[in-house]
Amino acid sequence: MNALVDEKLSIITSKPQTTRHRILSILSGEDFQIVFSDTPGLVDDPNYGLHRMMNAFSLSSFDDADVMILVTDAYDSFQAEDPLIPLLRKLEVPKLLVVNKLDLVPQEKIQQVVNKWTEWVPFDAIHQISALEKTGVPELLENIKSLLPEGPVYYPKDQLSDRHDRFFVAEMIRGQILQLYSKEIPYACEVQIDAYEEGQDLDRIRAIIYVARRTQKAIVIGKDGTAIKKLGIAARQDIEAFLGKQVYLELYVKVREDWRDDEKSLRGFGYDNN
Ligand SMILES: Nc1nc2c(ncn2[C@@H]2O[C@H](COP(=O)(O)OP(=O)(O)OP(=O)(O)O)[C@@H](O)[C@H]2O)c(=O)[nH]1
Ligand SMILES: [Mg+2]
Repeated sequence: MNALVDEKLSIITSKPQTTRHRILSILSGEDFQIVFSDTPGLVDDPNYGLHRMMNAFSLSSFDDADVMILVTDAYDSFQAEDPLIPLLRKLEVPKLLVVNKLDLVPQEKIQQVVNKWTEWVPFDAIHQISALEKTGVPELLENIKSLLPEGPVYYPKDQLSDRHDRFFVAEMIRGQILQLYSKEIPYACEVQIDAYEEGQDLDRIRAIIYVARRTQKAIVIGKDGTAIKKLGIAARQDIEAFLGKQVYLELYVKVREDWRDDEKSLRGFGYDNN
């Protein structure tokens, strides 16, 4: 989605389950407007309330999309029994298969994934792309445009997303948590913006990182605060690049016992069906 709209809206990391929310990004041109909806990948064995919410976000796109785009790559491990397949087959809107990471994978490997998927689902078109190098991306965009129904413009032309800066700031901190911490830590963290003071040349932002257990708090902070200091510096750099201005970033860590299974916490963190 980021490659299609040429903006860094969804955070991207090498870890699975990076995307937790449904994020809209809006591409407007002279005579068109496309609203892309990036969703979490379906979690196979939802262990937490959080996972069930993520799956609900994914599935909601089946109700309102005008074009469904399945983005995969040659490393995908989908099997014929996957519950996603009957859902895609039933869908009446045009369906595109996008095989990404063309820059990384030999052609025969890509062909194998294409063969596998086309046996399962009648796609209207297949695109091989590299989001990294932008190969095949203009063609994909043209095809999406040609498949969309005519309709009114839903958003002002200069609007890029349905989310505010606060959301992206929290996501950038979470993105750095995914990069800097290992094992279960990133998955136990949720970031909330506690205070956001906009200044002429400098924004003051206070964020709280919620963890699910006390032991995780110690890991996030690190010995003598070294880990959280590193996180603060990296996140601040990302936020400054995104906002285009200087930022003073304060980070705090709090324990919210088992928040991933606590309905009230999940709602407070914005995991409701939006
Ligand atoms: N080489 C290469 N790597 C890519 C390309 N596109 C994405 N990646 C990498 O693939 C990894 C996963 O990318 P994401 O955008 O987080 O994937 P996702 O499908 O949204 O994953 P979740 O949000 O976790 O469900 C990251 O490490 C990206 O840098 C590409 O075209 N080429
Ligand atoms: Mg994602």
